[in-house]
Amino acid sequence: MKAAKTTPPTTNKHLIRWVEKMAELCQPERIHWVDGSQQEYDRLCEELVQAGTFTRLNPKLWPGCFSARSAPNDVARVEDRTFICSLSKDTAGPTNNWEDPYVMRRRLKQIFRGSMQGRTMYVLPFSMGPVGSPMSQIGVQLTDSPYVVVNMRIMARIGKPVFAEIDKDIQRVVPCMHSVGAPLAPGQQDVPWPCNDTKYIVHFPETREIWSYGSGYGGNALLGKKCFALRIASNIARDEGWMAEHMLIVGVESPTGEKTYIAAAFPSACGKTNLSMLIPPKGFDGWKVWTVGDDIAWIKPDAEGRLRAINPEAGFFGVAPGTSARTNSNAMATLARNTIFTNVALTPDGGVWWEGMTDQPPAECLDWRGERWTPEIGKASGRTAAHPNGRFTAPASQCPSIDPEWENPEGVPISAIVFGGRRASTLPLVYQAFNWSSGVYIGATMGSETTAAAAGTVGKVRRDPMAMLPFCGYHMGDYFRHWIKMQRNLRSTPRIFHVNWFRKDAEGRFLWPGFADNMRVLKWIVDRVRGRALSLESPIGWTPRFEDMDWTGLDFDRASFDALQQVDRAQWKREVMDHEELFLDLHDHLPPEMIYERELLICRL
Ligand code: TSX
Ligand code: MN
Repeated sequence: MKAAKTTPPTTNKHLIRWVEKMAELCQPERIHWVDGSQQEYDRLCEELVQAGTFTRLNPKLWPGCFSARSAPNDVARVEDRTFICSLSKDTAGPTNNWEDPYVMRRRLKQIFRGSMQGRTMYVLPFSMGPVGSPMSQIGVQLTDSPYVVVNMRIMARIGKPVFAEIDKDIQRVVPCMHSVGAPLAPGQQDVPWPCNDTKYIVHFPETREIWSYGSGYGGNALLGKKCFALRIASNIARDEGWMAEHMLIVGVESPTGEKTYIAAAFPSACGKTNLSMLIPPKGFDGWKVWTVGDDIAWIKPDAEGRLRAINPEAGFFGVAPGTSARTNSNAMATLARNTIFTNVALTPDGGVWWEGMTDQPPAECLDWRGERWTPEIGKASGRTAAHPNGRFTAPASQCPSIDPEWENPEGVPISAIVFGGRRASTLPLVYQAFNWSSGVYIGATMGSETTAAAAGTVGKVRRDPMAMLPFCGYHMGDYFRHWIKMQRNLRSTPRIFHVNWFRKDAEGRFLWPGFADNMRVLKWIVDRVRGRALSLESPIGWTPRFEDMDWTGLDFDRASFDALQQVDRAQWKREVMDHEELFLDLHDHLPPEMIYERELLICRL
């Protein structure tokens, strides 16, 4: 069946021809050119309610909010189904799945053939970064999922203004194909969450294309985020001399109004979103942390040779479980309205709940699968009410701590880069790299201990260089080289730090209170950047002394701090052995700086 035609709101011939070609392949029943308006959003949400995908939450409690339940086999990113299809396998490197682009293209053509039958194909133009910013990039996602369209409206700038940008014909557009892979036969009843057991998340870095099949969830389906803003953008950035990083961005303001921007990379389960919305503890009067972004940073040298960063996203796609007024009250305020929840629990009063949201669970609710759940049932079955990867999709503009500069088209100046991980031992609370290349080494060797049993052994260190292991769209060794080379384009490099909120004592208790008290660490970082704080030279880098930290309002003694900051040579010798293992995999692309930095570290130990 030929798709019902509507007039395209663009004059771009390439775009129109591509849409026609893809419609011919996927055979949707209708084509809808997304304008991005509120009316369109409201209508799509209403259709999703009618289809059973969405439940409208009680507008008195959760105005403008919806809850969705995914299929139980479509709850997270699928790394083993994620491919980088460069011409040469060597370009993708050993940490990515690779397939020959010609082979993959043939396979994709097959599975996309007729994949949208009975559905609407949405033509969704989006800008990663403020529309018109010299640092922004444009994509067009063709999708048969209205759930994706409404989530993308929160996560990116979409619709009419983006078509206008495309029509200027000055910027390359990244084509993004997406189908949930569930065509409908005539008269066939749809399901609330269509998807397919067969999944493909495919990137063509050379032609800058994304093809995603079989999933409607998060990073698999909202193609502007991980697929574009990280995997494809890391390729563009390498070619053009900038950086696409898995980093939050915050502005730390002092009582005198001085503002220092910090970008920070953490692997999952380290509380990145919490740090990006931190509220300083009692006693830090006049200090404020402003949020620019919680997940991705595009960082580019400016004319003065300084690094400037934008958050390419417009919303937060955050993990709900663990988010509460205590751990992140700014996030709770952000998601209080106009938010889409996915795979959380529904309460009888038309609200949502997840583990960690309140101390007391609701007496009864529907769990993320839609089944009756009570604390007793949960205890007996071991089932949680919300899925551990349950999410909120919320507009960044609603965040009380959103930085006034967050949409500055020129970005914000970055003075410090922070790497972090979840480490029970060895890694101190905070230390500063000696210089750029030792900082790159710290980022390249960072890691985190696994928390979820599903990820294998709990407590084993997983190396996750710059938190980019699943997101770098090319060879990790070349990526380190690109980091090293960035220094040449800069008059001054940001200072590089490493933090670890998760060090434990011999009894397994956390040594650091974390959360708001992390402000003390941010303040030391700001003071170091500004040349105000002293520190000690340790074998691994500069470490604060007890008296270099601001302890206002916290009863924390010198002995505890020494335990937290201790650099144990025996533990570190084991640590550098582990670094070697990571480097072996990457050896033929590893920049020499990584080898030299490791040797120097060994010598100092
Ligand atoms: O997000 C976290 N941060 C960063 C906050 C800005 N979490 C949660 C991690 C899971 C996503 C943390 N958990 C942090 C932290 O700094 N620290 C810890 C560990 C910890 C947990 C509980 C306590 C202390 C430390 N104490 C009490 O619960 C009383
Ligand atoms: Mn992330």
